[in-house]
Amino acid sequence: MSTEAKRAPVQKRKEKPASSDGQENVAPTDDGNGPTTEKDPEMGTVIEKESAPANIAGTTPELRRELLHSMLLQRRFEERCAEAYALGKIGGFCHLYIGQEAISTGVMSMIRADDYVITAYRDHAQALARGVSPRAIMAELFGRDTGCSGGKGGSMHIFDAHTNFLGGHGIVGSHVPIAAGVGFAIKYRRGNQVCVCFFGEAAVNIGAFHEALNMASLWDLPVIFIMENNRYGMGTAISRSTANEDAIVRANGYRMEGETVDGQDVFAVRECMARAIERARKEKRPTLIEMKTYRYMGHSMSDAVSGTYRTKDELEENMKRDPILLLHNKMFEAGELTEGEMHKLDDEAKAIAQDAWDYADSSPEPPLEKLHTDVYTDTTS
Ligand SMILES: Cc1ncc(C[n+]2csc(CCOP(=O)(O)OP(=O)(O)O)c2C)c(N)n1
Ligand SMILES: [Mg+2]
Repeated sequence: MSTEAKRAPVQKRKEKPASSDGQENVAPTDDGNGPTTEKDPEMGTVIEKESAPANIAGTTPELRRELLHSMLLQRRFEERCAEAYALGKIGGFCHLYIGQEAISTGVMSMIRADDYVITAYRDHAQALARGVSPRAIMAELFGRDTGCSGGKGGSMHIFDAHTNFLGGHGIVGSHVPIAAGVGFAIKYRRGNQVCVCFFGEAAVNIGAFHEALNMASLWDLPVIFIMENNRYGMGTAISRSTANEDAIVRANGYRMEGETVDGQDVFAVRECMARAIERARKEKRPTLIEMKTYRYMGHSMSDAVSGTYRTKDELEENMKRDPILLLHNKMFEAGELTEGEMHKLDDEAKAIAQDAWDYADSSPEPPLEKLHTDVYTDTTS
């Protein structure tokens, strides 16, 4: 399904090539059907059409099992979040990531421990995939003192310095310039880390997004901008909010490499990340990636599952491409996973989620004297 036909013509300007040697950093897929690219020699910008389906080659059975476990954990953990919310144990906003797990898992499995991650409010599963403690995340959701943000951030503000997980931000697009700032800090310190920045497709219409991409490209910052296109911003379909639905063309506006991938396929996500990471670490160039996905739950817990803005049929159709199911099927076909083993992995994930719940539920609330700590202004003196 190519979106090429809808692309606006690219305006040509004389610019230096994005890649120093002018070569494309596009790893071929194992079936020889590498992603097709179009390259404007004057702009040096590559906009890739959707990649051919990725396959499992290049990963070991052990790694594939880890990827499956990571996705299962996120799914089971968030199902418990929905339950806890319904019971009133989680207050405030709560946005679930269910359906999008191949993105978090694929991305986090490719980056290093010293890299940085920053995201929007749909952040629990991404934090889990990054390796933040399930107990600390659940305790944060329950508003407990043992939560990773001291129980004072809640669902939209999962932070963890140990894993360089920089949140958890509620204002759409607000963290995208922070990612550019992190990229600048990496460059200033002459590091070779990357900063991965997740946001939804609705954020590409926010001014801050454009400012950040402009600076990241102008200053050659090692930032990987990941647009998770789940087709809706709250109850508004992208076709109703975005003049050019083919949002990846925005990369061209900033002389940045851009790529669209199937966000339901963890291997496609990993392959695409490999190219972006190489570009960021070696060439110090940013990338904009559009990962096509679908959210199974409502926008937040206050939104009905299928809502009034999409049909049940559409939802069910998209659930046929469940990222966990796709990986399960590939492993099953490869003869490396039995149904019994799948159940065992699933039970393990459920047990971790239960342990996190028990821990959170038995943790104390933040004491009153912490009310004024961890705020920018010291109001106590
Ligand atoms: C600047 C700003 N405007 C409006 C909102 C209200 N709002 C919260 S989430 C959201 C939709 C964002 O959708 P998208 O970026 O696609 O992310 P998704 O929820 O699909 O993950 C909106 C409009 C907000 N938080 N910030
Ligand atoms: Mg969206």
